[in-house]
Amino acid sequence: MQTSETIHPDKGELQAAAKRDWRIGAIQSVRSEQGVYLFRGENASIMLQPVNENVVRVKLLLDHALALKTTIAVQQEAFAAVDARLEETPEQYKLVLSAITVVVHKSDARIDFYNAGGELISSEEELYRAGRGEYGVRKSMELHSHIYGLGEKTSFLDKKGEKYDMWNSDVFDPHVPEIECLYVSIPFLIHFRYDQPAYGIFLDNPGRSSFDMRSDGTSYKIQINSGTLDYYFVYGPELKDVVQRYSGLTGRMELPPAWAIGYHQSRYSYMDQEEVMTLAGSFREKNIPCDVIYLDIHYMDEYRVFTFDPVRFPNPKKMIGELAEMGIKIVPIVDPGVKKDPEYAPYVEGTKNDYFCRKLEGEVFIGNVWPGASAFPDFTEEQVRSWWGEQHRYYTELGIHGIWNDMNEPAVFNASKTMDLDVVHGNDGDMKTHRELHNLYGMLMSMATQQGLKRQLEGERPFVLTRAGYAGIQKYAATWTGDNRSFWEHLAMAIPMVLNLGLSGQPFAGPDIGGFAHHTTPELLARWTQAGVFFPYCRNHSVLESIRQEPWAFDPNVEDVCRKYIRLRYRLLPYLYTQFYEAHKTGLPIMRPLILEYPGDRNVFNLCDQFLVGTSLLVAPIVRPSTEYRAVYLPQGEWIDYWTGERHAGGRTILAHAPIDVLPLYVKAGSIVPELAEDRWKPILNEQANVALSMYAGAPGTASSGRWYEDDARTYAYENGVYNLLETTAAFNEDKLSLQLAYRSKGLDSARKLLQLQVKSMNFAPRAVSCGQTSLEEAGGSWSYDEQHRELRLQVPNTFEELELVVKG
Ligand code: MIG
Repeated sequence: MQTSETIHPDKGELQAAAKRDWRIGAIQSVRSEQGVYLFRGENASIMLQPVNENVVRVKLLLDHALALKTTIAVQQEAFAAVDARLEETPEQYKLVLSAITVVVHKSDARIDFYNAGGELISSEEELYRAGRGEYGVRKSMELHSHIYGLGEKTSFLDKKGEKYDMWNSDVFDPHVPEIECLYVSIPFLIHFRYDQPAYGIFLDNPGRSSFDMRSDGTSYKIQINSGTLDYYFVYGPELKDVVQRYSGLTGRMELPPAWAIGYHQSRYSYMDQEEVMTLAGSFREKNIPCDVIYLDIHYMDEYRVFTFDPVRFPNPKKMIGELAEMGIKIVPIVDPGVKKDPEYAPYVEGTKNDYFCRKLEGEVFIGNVWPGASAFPDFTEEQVRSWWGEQHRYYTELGIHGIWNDMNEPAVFNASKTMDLDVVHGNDGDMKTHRELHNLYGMLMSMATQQGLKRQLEGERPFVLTRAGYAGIQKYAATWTGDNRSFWEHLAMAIPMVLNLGLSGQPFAGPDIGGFAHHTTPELLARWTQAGVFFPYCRNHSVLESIRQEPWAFDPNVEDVCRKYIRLRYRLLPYLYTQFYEAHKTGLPIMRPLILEYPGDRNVFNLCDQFLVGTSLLVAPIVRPSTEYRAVYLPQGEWIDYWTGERHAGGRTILAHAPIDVLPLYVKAGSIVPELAEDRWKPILNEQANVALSMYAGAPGTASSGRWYEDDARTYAYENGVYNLLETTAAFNEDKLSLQLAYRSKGLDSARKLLQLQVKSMNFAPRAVSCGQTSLEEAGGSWSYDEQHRELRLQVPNTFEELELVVKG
């Protein structure tokens, strides 16, 4: 489905001719300056810029002039000094880096990439012109190619055979497989073959672009419709390397505050103060954890951002204070449209200071959104971003720490559904039309919001949720997948959608649990909540006038299921938080497709009705109604049923029995899963919390390792080393278990005197536990064995940096 403008507005004879006729032409000369290489062709130049040994930027220069500027998506720190050597043969130029070689064909400027082993990784078929301002590249794709990434898209995990456009769009229509654009555009494609090194292509163009993996079985096509063809080749060889390097290029997320990864409750809208307080009370009464309640557009005074409706919310400060005492945060919605109202300060100020988007001729763009006629801040300007950020003092002074950005594609109630394309953005002195920068708008709004909140919260971490985004959005905000529906199909589709967002650099994402539009059913809510608590972002949200879908909206059985799983999320928060830390450090996703961990397994290249959280948990939700059984594919290794302790050999499919209160959940044998020892509703992840390390014994002869990260979970002290990172390795034998515990960092003052460890599913009955040279008892610890559950419980004095425990049978 297309919005107003498509890649081929009118595909006439003229364009076809232009396409045939235009070529870069033969390379006539090469020069190198400022660390880049310029290959001058007859009609255009190609610029190669090594970013590091594994990443090379390729840019088409139509006027031959060197242009190094990137969009804000790209981290300038990513550019390193690279050892590169230019070689020449009669037919080719070769730019040789330590990990890859870029070959430029002299006759037609085509570009191929090889790895250091001389293996051809990617070959280009053509670089072409499709019409005015429309350029594209076609690169080869084979029978065994699989395509991942591409941000927030419908359909399955593998994008081969699909075609998508990148154009941030508000899509209330049902999200079906043929939808080409949604709210977030991440023009990043990963090419994967099980028998060849993986690579990625990141197209840094925030205008409309298209990715066509359908039209031709032996190639894919990436095409732009404005701006410049400017892309990055990102080498693997592993899929993980591609994702990590891509996130190095576009940035990684900060650690969110703990409350942002709890359970969140939303509705369009909780209408007044009383309703919000009652809702909060219900969560506590019913013993269902909840950290955040959202305020949708009705909290505002006639939809004016930075206001509260004085009748519905007579005393927001008092309400927010009372909620804070209950451990609940308020996150209000903030849209970009500023009501055109000469008696409303943000509009007056924005107008006086020329902060709103205008046409070249000077007229301010006014679009209809919730508040009626509205102006839109020009977030491409640093000044405007800082002004917008400052407006949020209104919220932070009320005790608010998180903001929800909606409608920031931007969505406008007009025929084109967005801002006029001939609006001209200031872009800090480098003026560009909205057509050229459209996909950046929402991300810049979230950036402004995050930076404003950070200035105001004095060291506390803020939380920003956004609907729209572009490559690099992870640096500023979490994303939810917009207006899904209460369809079983949308529960199923949320999995590949969020998996591909994760492979596209955005680890912190999730769908509206229960479904936004349409009416959820008791069974759907139960199943969606079960699955939803394992998504990085976990919020239940529903549309105006739909059936209520709070966890207790239906019968007590459904409420019990929701409670059980929301509490399970909280129990596993130390594990989940450790995965957030990994994502923050490496850019690898929290929620992972199996292909990421088992790239050699031909069964998993498009497997997306089950997923991993980190590497230890495998979640296989029920995504169909009236279904109690499902096939679960367990990859290589041994997997333990979280509920029954039953062990399953991997590399095969099993049939899981899952009545309504059971989510098929498996733990990889040998894993360490840090979990809260008590069932609490509050995500206390600091040293006060009672955390136990649960280890699931591996089979004799196997070894494993794991990590546990903790910090204060609310400030930036972790940036200065105030955190603990415990690394564990274990070796399992017939009658012996050796365990190494090593703090890689112990910067967080810990009140924890004893470390609790439980080894589940033991294969022998322990007789003695030694700790270094002495027995565990002599070292001040203790242990016990629960014969019936085959569970060994260890208490280890937490005074060590490194420690070896040996359990003997
Ligand atoms: O035009 O603020 O996706 O989550 O509840 C609809 C009202 C505007 C769309 C968001 C949805 C939100 C709704 N918004």
